[in-house]
Amino acid sequence: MASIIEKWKSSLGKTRSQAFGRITTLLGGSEISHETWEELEATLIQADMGHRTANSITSSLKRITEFDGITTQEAFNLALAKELKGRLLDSPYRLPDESPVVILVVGVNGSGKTTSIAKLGAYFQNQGKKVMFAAADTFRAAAVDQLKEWGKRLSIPVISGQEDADPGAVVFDAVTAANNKEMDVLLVDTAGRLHTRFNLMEELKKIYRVCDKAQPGSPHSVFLVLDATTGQNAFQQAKIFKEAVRVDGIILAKLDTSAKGGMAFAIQDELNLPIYFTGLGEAVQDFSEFDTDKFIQGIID
Ligand SMILES: Nc1nc2c(ncn2[C@@H]2O[C@H](COP(=O)(O)OP(=O)(O)OP(=O)(O)O)[C@@H](O)[C@H]2O)c(=O)[nH]1
Ligand SMILES: [Mg+2]
Repeated sequence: MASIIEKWKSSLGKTRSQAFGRITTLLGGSEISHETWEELEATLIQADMGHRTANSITSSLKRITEFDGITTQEAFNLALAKELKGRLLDSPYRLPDESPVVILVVGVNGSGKTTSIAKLGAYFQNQGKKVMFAAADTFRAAAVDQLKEWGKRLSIPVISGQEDADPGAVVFDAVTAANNKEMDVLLVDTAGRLHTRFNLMEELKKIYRVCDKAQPGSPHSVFLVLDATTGQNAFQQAKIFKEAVRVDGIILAKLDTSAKGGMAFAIQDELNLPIYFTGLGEAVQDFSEFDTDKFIQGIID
């Protein structure tokens, strides 16, 4: 099995080669000029960093380069790595002291919710926790089957309802079952919903309220899954999910298929949300706590 550092590196290969890698050869022996900064900013924007963040990083690097008298690419790369690292916060997820901890997982269609739930299930199991899944995506029979399949593979019990059942009712049953069975963690899978669909967002609010009714104070955590290949589009989604329900942190899925890893900076800068976990592939083990050092190493080598 590839080491986790190699996994991060290979997962960030696209972001590195199509975006940040170019910055590390930006000077190419020539002197730093006005064009250097324009090119740097353009490259950062292309990496889906967002205009504001890209502009701020460029200005800051310009200042540092001038102040320190940096002329070589090597020194420039070090300054770049330091600047980028300073823009990311290490904010690991800590399970709250509740039992069970109810975690609601939300996001738009196909962002990677169900897969991330399977990965989280294995992650918490590895910490010796008793995990249960709730299949509150009742729109599609296939969605329930998908979660049940993961449950079977990981030996994690799954609470589900009939197709078209009220997702609130499924969540109520699941929270009750998790309490009765003395589970440590209940992971609630929800249906993918476009943030622009009013009714579906109302339904999500209801699921949230039902959790609190079944176990006051829950859900204890709400994770929003963002697909790293969607880049800047993810921000509008995130803003609307944040308005509908409380969002505590992000799971950045599909970093391995994305060249837009720069969005990690904008998530923290513009959304002010921690990135707790990241998806580095389709398999259960292709998952990691978001590690800023490995991330920076992966994008600029
Ligand atoms: N390469 C890669 N693929 C992923 C990752 N996470 C999820 N996927 C794939 O993305 C597709 C959609 O994942 P799901 O977990 O079903 O997404 P979802 O958000 O539950 O989808 P809906 O329930 O339809 O809204 C599947 O083919 C997954 O295998 C990841 O980190 N990397
Ligand atoms: Mg799903």
